[in-house]
Amino acid sequence: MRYQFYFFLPFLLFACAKPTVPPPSAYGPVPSDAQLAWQQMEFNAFVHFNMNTFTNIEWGMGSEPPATFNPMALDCRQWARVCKEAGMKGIILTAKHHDGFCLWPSAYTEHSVKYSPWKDGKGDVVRELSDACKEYGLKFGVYLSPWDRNHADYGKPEYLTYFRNQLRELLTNYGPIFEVWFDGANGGDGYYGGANEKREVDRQNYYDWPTTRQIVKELQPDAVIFSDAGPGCRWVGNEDGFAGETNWSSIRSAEFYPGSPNYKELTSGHADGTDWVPAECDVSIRPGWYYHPAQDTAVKSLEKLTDIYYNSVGRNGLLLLNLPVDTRGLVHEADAARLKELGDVIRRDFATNIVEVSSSTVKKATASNERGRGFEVKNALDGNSDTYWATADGVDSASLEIEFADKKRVSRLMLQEYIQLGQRVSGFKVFAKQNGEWQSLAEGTTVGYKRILRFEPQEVEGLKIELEGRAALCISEVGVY
Ligand code: FUL
Ligand code: CA
Repeated sequence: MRYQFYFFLPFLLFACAKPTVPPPSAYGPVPSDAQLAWQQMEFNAFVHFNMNTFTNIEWGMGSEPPATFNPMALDCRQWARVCKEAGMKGIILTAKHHDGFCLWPSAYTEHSVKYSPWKDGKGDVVRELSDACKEYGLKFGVYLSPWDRNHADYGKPEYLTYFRNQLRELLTNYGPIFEVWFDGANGGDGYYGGANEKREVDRQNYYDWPTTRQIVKELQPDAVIFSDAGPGCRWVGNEDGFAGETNWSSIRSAEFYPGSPNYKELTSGHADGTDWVPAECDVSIRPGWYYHPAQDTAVKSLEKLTDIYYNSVGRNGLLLLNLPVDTRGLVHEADAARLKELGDVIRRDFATNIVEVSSSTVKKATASNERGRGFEVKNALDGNSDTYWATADGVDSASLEIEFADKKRVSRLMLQEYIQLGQRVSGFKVFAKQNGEWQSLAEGTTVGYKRILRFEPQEVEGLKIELEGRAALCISEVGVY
């Protein structure tokens, strides 16, 4: 009898349960798995270090002798450690900048570490950093400048073969690459193998980008390609580390190419974008991208960097913070110390999410609409970005109300959409319940992968969020800190 009961139990439960409803269908462009994994990294490091570090300039001409490159205490493990401690998830290295000097012993040029005194020409910075990243559990990416002021063939079709051969070396010999960075600065004065002239290129057509993208796809299918036009992720249109207050993760990508003049539109993206190309906010911790001793006292303040974090990660962007590694080959003490402080602030600001359903601070959480079983409002409060609260088809605006068990002091609100089904929210308003009355607290436009709002700390009895979307809402997480 007992055994029979247990045998039938699952069938009994199944018969009594509310039927599951299908999820909403996708709205507009959606991220690939690689783009989603990339977005979830949130905070990465950029490292500008090579010939310019030793000549103390930002853009070398390409005529610098390889003998100039000679770090005395290069330690990529120190870079990785500093980044890891700050909570970063990956590092992108300038393997070749506009001056053409290669940090790896490329088989296709004599303008590389192989011809420098560093480690008697047997060193390979790309190898050392990719190994260090592996050791510290960080992902590794490469910057390969399309513009090359050293190469004699720059501007001719032959250069493209050289450029692609180098790309193949980087994508074949150093393990998994999570991002490939193609800069938009292109053409102009240069050494060009001794020609010392100005060479302009047709930025839109010279590089034949589709062919180059195909190489990345073939050799590193999970790598995200950065450029003004994507296709993996896009430049945010400024070097201040700020995404637009409105930030769509899609753009009409056919309207852009690396170095295109309409780049200001990239700050906010396009609501009617044809492709999913999320924003990456690149900014340096110092005024320059490269190390200059005179800037040792100009490392950005903690307050400034915190603002950058909230205006990039907090505005649906990924933060790519640059560290200008110094002439020793180390992240300078001043930068390392500041980065540690920033990591501590981020950890502290998001230490306790008081609305996670497991916490006893929430008395009640209700939504004005719920799609049905599997999409209840509790899914937005469970600390798991794979589950979400969704509204019924046709219900494009809704509100969510959280009532606390007792008064809570709060100063941050985080919203996340389930972007696997597209970006939907176009406007939101936040209200705080104080002495039984709803007071307006904040408002905004897009949410996307993540939107964080900061406000003056206040005592609240509850919070209400009104959301307006372009289709049924899919909210994966709401966090209150
Ligand atoms: C720019 C470059 O010209 C700078 O030197 C730097 O590499 C920055 C990240 O991108 O376009
Ligand atoms: Ca969730």
